[in-house]
Amino acid sequence: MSNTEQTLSIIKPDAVERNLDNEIKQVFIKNGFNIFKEKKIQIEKSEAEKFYKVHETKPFYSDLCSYLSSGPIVVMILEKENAVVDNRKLMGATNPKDAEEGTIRKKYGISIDKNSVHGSDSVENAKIEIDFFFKD
Ligand code: IDP
Ligand code: MG
Repeated sequence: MSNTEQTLSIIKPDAVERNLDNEIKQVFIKNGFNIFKEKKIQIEKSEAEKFYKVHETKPFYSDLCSYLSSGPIVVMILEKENAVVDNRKLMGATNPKDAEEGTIRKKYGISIDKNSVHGSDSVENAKIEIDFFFKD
C-alpha cells in the first residue's frame, strides 16, 4: 500500500543567492523525495506576510517577511512516504547552531533567520502551503 504524502519546501534567499539550490535539491532526491513541482520566484513582502501569518505576533515577523521577499526562492512540492516529518528531520533544527550533523540547516544554514530552507510542520499546513504557492 502506498502512503505517499506531499509537503511544501522552500529554498530560501540566502541559499539561492549562494547558488546552492541545485545542491540542496540533490539532497532531497538522495533522501528519497520526489520533486513533484518546483518554481523559482520572488515574492512581495505582502505575500510573505500572508505566508507567515501564524508568526504575526512574533518580534521577528517583519524582518522574517522582508527576508523571505528579499530575493529569489525555489518553492517545491516534495513527495514521499511521511514527507512532512521526514523533511523536518532532514532540514534540522530552526537554528543551524542546534541542527544535527547531516541536516540541511547544519550544512548550509548561516543563522536562525538565514537558515536556508522552509518545510511545512504538519500535513494540514502542508496542504495550505501547497495551495498558497501552486493553486492556479
Ligand atoms: P521553522 O522554520 O523551523 O518551522 P518557525 O518557528 O516556524 O521555524 O519560524 C519560521 C522562521 O522564522 C524560521 O525558519 C526562522 O527563519 C525565523 N525565526 C524563527 N525564530 C526566530 C528568532 O528567534 N529570530 C529570528 N528569526 C526567527
Ligand atoms: Mg515553521
